[in-house]
Amino acid sequence: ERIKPVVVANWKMNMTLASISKFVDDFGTESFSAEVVVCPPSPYLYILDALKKQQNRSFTLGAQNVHAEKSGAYTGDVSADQLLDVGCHYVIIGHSERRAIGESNEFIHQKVRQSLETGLIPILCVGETEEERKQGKTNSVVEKQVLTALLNMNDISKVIIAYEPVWAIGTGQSAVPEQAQEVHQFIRSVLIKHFGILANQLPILYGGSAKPDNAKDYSAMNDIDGLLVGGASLKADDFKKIISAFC
Ligand code: G2H
Repeated sequence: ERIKPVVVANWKMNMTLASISKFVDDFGTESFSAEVVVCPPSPYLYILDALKKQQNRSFTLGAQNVHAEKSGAYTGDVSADQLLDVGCHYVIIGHSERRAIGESNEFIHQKVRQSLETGLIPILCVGETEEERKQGKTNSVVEKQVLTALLNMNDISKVIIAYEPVWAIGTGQSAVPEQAQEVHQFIRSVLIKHFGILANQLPILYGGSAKPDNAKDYSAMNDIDGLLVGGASLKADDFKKIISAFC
């Protein structure tokens, strides 16, 4: 049975009230056979949820980050409970842009745990740097990222993995679909080995310069169950073309 595809917009630190309202207008009322998730910067979560409900849009809300603790003295951070409170169902965790500013595999593990306990679906990002790929370490790096993040979890049925090779992010230099498929298949085998056959049902998304032009080629790959889209998700028309490639 084919996994329901998931296509995620990661707006990163882009967009304004005006451009978000235009995005929602342009997105239209179409519904899709894929699960569509939009992750705005946190100040816009609440308004995006209101707009999408008011205008009956078929996407679901996600956040770009979450704190590992339940609540407390963490200036500048946002908790899983708060994200849930403003309408989020998903949260991106361990994006390489956050790993690059100091998030460890262990911290990411705590965030995944907190999210699952709260009822948010974590979109766990993993991926090797160019250097690591050149040294032939792609599989070992990705395996460690996946297994540390999911350490001692007995139910991973609500987890989504996103494979984002760091060298392909925002560079225009996307991984060729066969290259991504190879890593996706490896991730799938690691998950099956450690968590059992249910891992066959876990969506594994590709991310890194995905765009309307190349979306179809990714969707043709056996173990690519969707995309995490940065730059090409800022315009509703482009983003919808990418979604359509998986529908
Ligand atoms: C990878 C991706 C979305 P972009 O970071 O997470 O961004 O599509 O701009 O490479």
